[in-house]
Amino acid sequence: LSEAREKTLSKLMTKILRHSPESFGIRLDGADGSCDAEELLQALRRLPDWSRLTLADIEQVVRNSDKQRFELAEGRIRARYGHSSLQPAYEEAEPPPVLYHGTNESVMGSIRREGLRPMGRSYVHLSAGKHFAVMAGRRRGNLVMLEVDTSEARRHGITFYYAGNEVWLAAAIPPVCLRQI
Ligand code: HQG
Repeated sequence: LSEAREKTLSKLMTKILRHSPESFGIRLDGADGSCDAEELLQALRRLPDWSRLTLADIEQVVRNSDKQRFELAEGRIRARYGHSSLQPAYEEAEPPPVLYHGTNESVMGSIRREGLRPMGRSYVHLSAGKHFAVMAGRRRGNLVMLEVDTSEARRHGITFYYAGNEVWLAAAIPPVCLRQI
């Protein structure tokens, strides 16, 4: 796969595995959000342009994903995070004292009032390191970096889930747990 094809395939895979599996004839496992890699392959091969796709191509995308967007194990594949249409059951875990969220200036008024909300996704996305948060925040304008006090959040009844590769998820983060850095 060329770099360009790899990128297009990665976008298709996130679309299917995070957002609209049913429109591609796929049903994801209700517990972990996975499907058979073979089933994903067949669904992709039904699309114009992708009829000659192989499992090795999918494996290439999984391996090269800069943010490690996918998990492929024992023939099952899933999106690690980012879902909108499904809430895979992540394991509850104890987060580090501080997590980061990168966002942009234009929504800070709303975030100060309401805290972090999942918006179009199933969870709020946070990260253990700043690098991932910078990548997320930069996508939509002037980066603002927020620090989340996870002990304070837990006192407010917030549960944290670990999605792997430094990504943490929560249903919401109240404003008092946030600090702009
Ligand atoms: C903001 C990408 C107004 C929030 C990224 C964000 C990440 C609020 C936007 C992953 C708000 C939602 C997730 C509130 C939060 N009022 N705006 N109360 N609370 N927001 O894309 O975290 O390349 O759904 O700050 O890199 O940006 O797709 O979430 O700006 O890892 O793999 O609402 O997706 O990775 O945007 O990004 P998103 P996100 P991929």
